[in-house]
Amino acid sequence: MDNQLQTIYQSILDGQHKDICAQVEKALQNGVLPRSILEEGMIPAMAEVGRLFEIGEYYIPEMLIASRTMQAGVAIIKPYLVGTHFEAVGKVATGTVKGDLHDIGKNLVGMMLEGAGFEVLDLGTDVSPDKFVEIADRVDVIALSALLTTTMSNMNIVIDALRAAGKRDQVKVVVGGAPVTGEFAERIGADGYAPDASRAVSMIKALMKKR
Ligand code: B1M
Repeated sequence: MDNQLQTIYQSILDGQHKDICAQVEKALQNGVLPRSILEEGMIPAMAEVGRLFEIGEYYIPEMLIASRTMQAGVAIIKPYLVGTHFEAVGKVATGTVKGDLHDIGKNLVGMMLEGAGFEVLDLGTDVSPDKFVEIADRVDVIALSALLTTTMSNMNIVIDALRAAGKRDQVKVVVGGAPVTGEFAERIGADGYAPDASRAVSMIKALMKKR
């Protein structure tokens, strides 16, 4: 790994949220691509944080401080990922399902969608099925995120709630997040699944073309 990416990776692992902004700015000035900073430095660091948590070396405070550090770094590269678009190509509501507070992946999906010209309505985390039903009239796509095996089943509940409200056919529902798979998406009757933020954009673009 490039030295600058290694430094950013290490800062996230160590929760150095005061240093990361300068490190990311310096890397950008030196020509490191924003996507590389994200995909080769930051995301692998969060995967390692998860591994350390799993083996009992990190606890919740370390996970929290690492995610704050990542979010501080992401704020620096956000303008490069988002860009400027004058006409929205579609509207997407993003949200992490009920019971789930993880939002870094969901936020990245939102940023990349904005970068591709979509208007994004971010409903936040721990979003109730009712909230998704409420927004369904105002968007083309609802993108659900879940990071816990215990909350991914709430995606199913959102789809059922949309059906019960008679709104299932008017909006596309797409799903993603670490425990989610294509097979799971198909089983719950979602319209699409993507394993990462970039592929979420191409999948949603393809769905928009079919509308
Ligand atoms: Co938590 N956590 N956490 N956590 N956490 C995981 C998910 C875990 C895998 C860690 C581990 O044990 N290895 C584990 C889940 C295990 C499981 O369910 N089987 C876990 C646990 C157990 C928990 C708690 C239950 C811990 C506890 O309290 N005992 C608790 C639950 C709280 C709750 O939600 N109710 C908890 C809490 C937290 C923090 C609050 C401390 C913090 C979150 C802070 C925040 O998000 N603001 C946190 C963190 C940071 C993590 C890890 C370390 C990192 C998650 C992350 O941000 N990754 C995580 C370990 C891991 O993922 N390996 C872990 C980086 C991010 C870019 O990736 O979100 O996967 P991700 O997004 C990806 C793709 O999944 C995809 O795009 C992104 C990349 O491009 N994607 C989508 C995501 N959403 C999409 C939607 C789409 C498409 C693609 O729509 C179409």
